[in-house]
Amino acid sequence: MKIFRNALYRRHDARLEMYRGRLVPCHETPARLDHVLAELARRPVGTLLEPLPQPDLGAALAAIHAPRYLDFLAGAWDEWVALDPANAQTDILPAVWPVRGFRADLLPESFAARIGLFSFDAGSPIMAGTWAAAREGAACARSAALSVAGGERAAFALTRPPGHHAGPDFFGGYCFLNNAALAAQTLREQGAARVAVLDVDYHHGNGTQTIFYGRDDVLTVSLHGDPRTEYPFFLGHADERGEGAGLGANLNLPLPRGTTVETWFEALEAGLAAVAAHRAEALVVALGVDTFEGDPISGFRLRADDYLRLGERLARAGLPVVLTMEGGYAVAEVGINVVNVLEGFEAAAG
Ligand code: OKP
Ligand code: ZN
Repeated sequence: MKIFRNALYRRHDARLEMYRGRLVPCHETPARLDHVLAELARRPVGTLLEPLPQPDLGAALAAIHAPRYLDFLAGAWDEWVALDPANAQTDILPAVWPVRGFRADLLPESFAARIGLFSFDAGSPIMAGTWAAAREGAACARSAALSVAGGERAAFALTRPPGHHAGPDFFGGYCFLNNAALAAQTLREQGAARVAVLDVDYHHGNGTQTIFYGRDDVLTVSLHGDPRTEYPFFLGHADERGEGAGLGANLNLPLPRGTTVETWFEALEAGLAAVAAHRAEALVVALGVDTFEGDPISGFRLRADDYLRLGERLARAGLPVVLTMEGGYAVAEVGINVVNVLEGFEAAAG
């Protein structure tokens, strides 16, 4: 398969995230992708490619993200450093948010207020290279979708930071631009009448759900740790089915922390049944491997071999597939687990 890799992934390398009242080293590090690339060098299950040149990337992003959000993200670092040159030594984190009853319609003048308006957690620092890395990742996701629309069976966007928590006008959960949503939107624009996004990351894909919540042309399905106890907490419950025209086009399959592999694969079957019922013509898989038993921030129990099986099962769904790289924080095993998915897919796709 074609693997569009983000050559700028090291440019996003933030220092500290807020976690349980302390600033701790970021979980989402460049080393994660180092390990995927090293494993791909050992097991070349695909062809590594640069993203296609995309003069229209900005317009493509504006189909899923609000222009004022994109403008803010693109300029945030320069604005931060302009406030005080000493800020260059510190990553940007929000500390105030417009919760229920506050005005979210006004664009505040204050930088501190705007970063809160456009975010939902204090765990997703922005630093000098964040925009460049995220934008290049979006170019990879769009390239993968364009190549699948052009007849490839499957393509993988190998990138970080991840994307599935990023919504129309907010970042969070280490995500800034929603790569899976961009891939789905691109597949639609390229002619697929109906598309499905299947999110197998441990965490609910709240950004992707929100982007497509009112639409019936893109089905969103997510298997994840139950938000009653797991991040992102405030979305991802089973009763969220979509709204308006999109009613019935969102499926959440929350599973308790500690769920067995057998139960997880049963939920995967339910998710794939929904994809088939939607008559999707193409599938986007938001591929997080933080379902791994050794993941430090998650609670499922998949083992390395289970990722081969996941890849095989995705291939047997029979659809053209774009995969986007999402979470996975057992850094040393991320490469093996991701490449297992790709290898399983290739073996079953024939
Ligand atoms: C991003 B993705 C540790 C801190 C949790 C947010 C987790 C974001 C996960 N409990 N911070 O879905 O893998
Ligand atoms: Zn995750």
